[in-house]
Amino acid sequence: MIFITFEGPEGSGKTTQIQLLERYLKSRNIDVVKTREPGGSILAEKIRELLLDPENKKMAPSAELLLYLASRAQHVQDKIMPALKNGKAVICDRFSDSTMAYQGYARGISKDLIKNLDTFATCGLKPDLTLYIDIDVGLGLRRARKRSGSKDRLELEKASFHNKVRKGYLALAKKEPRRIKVICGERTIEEISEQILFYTRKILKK
Ligand code: Z5A
Repeated sequence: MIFITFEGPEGSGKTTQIQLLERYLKSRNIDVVKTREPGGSILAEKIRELLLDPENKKMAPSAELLLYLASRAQHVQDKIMPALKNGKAVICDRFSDSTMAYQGYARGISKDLIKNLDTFATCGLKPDLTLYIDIDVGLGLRRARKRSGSKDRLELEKASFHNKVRKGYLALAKKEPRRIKVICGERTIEEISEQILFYTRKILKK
């Protein structure tokens, strides 16, 4: 029915906003499937463990990319496609734009290569709406750390890496302004939610 993704740097508030959007859609009697990447299905969650484990700090960038895409391919096949075919709304915490921002803009892997491999992994599936929550990298990391004491493998990257991720997202939003909406994540939870609902209502009317 409708495929909505959330994107943003670490600690930008995606999880918080996804819960509010889910509640709103359910209040409109829309069947919702809430999911996340990496992960979202049994096999994909196993790949998530490998990807986020701080023990795997020597993971090659190419292996990292292929694992994110393997997780996505399985997730799309097992959960996202079936839900959309059954007329449900799917809300996903991170999707293809994360790969472009983290592995492309920040890690420096060819964006054309990522685009081609990602199209293969998703069978060409693209979100109808992407809500990118933009936040100062330091503020996001402080929020994430306050919430959970330990750091995962990606959180251990330097601030310069996370700043490249943020710049990457803003560049992607500039390229696809109709799909990717930039939302300032430095306001209150209620203000951010209001803007997300505004864009969601617009897409539901189409
Ligand atoms: N990754 C990748 O490299 N390539 C890919 O293709 C994919 C992913 C798909 C997955 O991390 C990592 O994988 C991620 C990118 C990479 N790594 N990094 N860095 P994850 O799934 O474990 O975590 P995350 O996606 O980065 O999100 P998060 O840390 O869980 O944060 P969040 O969901 O965006 O934020 P939150 O939990 O809603 O909020 C954080 C805290 O702030 C919490 O205590 C809230 O109560 C608080 N909060 C939320 N909103 C506000 C406002 N507005 N004001 C004040 N406080 C707030």
